[in-house]
Amino acid sequence: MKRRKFIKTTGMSGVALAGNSSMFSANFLRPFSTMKNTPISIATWNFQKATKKAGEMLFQGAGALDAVEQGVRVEEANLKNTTVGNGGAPDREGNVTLDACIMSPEGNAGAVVYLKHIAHPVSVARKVMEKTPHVMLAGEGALQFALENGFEKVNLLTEESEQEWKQWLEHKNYKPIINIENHDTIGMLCIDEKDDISGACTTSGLSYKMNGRIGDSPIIGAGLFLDNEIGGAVATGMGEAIMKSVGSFLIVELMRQGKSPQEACEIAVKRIVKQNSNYKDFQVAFVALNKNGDIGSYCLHKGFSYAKYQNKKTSNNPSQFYI
Ligand code: SD4
Repeated sequence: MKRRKFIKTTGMSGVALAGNSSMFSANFLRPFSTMKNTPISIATWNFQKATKKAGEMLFQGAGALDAVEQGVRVEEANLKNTTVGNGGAPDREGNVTLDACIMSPEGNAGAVVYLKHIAHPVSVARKVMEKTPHVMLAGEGALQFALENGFEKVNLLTEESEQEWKQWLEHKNYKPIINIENHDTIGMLCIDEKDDISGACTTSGLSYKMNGRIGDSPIIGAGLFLDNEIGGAVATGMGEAIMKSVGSFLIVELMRQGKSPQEACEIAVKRIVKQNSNYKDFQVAFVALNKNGDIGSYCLHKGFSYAKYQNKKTSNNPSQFYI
């Protein structure tokens, strides 16, 4: 067997064979340094079930777009996650309204905002991208489109979320200080075996938001942006701050100019710090991935982490932070 093929088929298990000292020669080790970082899936927060789902699909040869859609659907279906999909916390009137977007390697994009009664907004966003001449559908129109395309109408307000909302109504204390305790939006990026990148972002937004409020998550350039030549970025946290800085677009453009994913994420968070004198009161976080599979992650407040599935291994990775 040729050396390169041998190393490809044995992968890191080559290390386990290292009883023979010649194995440690520079010659033997060289191919490890050129080992591919991809396929890979990464996501905001510790959503390892989601990155694993996407990652396993990628290793079985799925395209990045299919993997990213199926990956974030894991959290959309997770009733315990009160910031995404079914089980999401309602707005102050008691409506669960969902926002999501998706981007393909071709740079196509689809999004839905203020979508009620549909458990998988990311899949509706994909249909918007693939079946309409538009990028974004909102509210009633988005719901009508979803129903016409075979999505089922469901009640997204779980008993637990309803009870918590009713407790909140007693005080109506709306101060969205958000960190790990009340955050769970999933933004995901996947690179497949062909080295194509796709991304998705899906959320129910801030708990007890004003009726009609939309955050960054479904906004192309804010909650998600990618360019198949460069890489991608996703965001979570206070959507208003992320939208005002067009954070994910900024990160991809910084990577285009030669910044590493880590440097680019740090610049984007520091830009938000500069723009917002109340930056100590909210959380924002970014995760970025370039086409080599290099990852960057930075957040305003300690407590953010990102999930990763790479080399068939899943992990949770604490992010660097500003304060
Ligand atoms: C929003 N960025 O709607 C979302 C909130 C979020 O985890 O990330 N929550 O502003």
